[in-house]
Amino acid sequence: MANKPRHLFKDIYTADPRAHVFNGKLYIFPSHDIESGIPEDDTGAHFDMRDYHVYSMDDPDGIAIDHGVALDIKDVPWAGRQMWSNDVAFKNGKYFMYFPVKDKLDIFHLGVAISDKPEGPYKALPDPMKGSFSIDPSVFTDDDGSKYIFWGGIWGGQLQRYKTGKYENNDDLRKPDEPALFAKVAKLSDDMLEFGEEPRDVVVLDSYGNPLKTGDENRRFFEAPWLHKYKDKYYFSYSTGNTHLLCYAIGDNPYGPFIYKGVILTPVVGWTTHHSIVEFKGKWYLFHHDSKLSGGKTWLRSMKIVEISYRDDGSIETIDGNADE
Ligand code: FUB
Repeated sequence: MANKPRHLFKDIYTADPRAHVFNGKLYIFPSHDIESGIPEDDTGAHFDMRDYHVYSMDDPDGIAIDHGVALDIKDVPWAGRQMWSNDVAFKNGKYFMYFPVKDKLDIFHLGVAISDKPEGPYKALPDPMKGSFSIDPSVFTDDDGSKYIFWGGIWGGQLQRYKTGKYENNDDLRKPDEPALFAKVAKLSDDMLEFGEEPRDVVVLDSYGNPLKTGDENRRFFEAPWLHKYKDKYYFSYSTGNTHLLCYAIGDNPYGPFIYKGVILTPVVGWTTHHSIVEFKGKWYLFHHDSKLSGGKTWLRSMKIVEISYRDDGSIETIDGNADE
């Protein structure tokens, strides 16, 4: 496969793909974009998604199979609106889906839903995860089996409402010269249903060892956190949101700190950029999305796949977000 992204589907809008290998296959857990008719704004109200489909692929060069609806908002008792980016982890014979949705007071929390199969259907727990907030959960499993959940997103993702450590209905960010708001990480509890410890900041440092600042909009965290491990190093990747880049930073353990290294994907057609990185049969793939197939409608996105390459020093070659296979 050449290093040019390829759309996976032309007949359904899907975004925010989180990919994992389960039972020797690639499984993809995206958002399911719909035409909601809600006007576009900075809180992302136009992303009014209502269910999740799950996809699988035997071969990254082949087709993706749509397994249909895995979880519907009507089956989540506490949900109000907006099912955004989800992820799935496996433990002890069960698959655990972590998903953000706004509650009936319009505040994002993370929910958990459980299934016997990666493709679902998933059954949601009656309440959100205790103490959970914001959006874009993803789960990393380390070589010793420990599971870490990463999450967070500013602006519409509401992370800024927790900048003092407790909820405040205030969407101001920190000042431009103050440290940026960082994604969050916590080990999951043994039963996979709760945070197993107090959440920590995923600190990203510049090459001088200083935390990235709020005003550093080309490098600071915005949303879509993801962790993968390559040759004993931990790669934390994320979207810079309003500057539309997918970036990465490297650390020595899942908590970081991580040192900023560069851009994985240049801006795509559309506003959001989001992703996951996964190894399958010895090659590494970036799953992401763009809005090309909807003619640039930011809320109607389509999943893509592209192989990524590492240089000898462990850096990742930047992919052109506009190139297509
Ligand atoms: O899909 C809704 C939101 O858009 C996601 O949660 C963000 O990461 C962005 O892709």
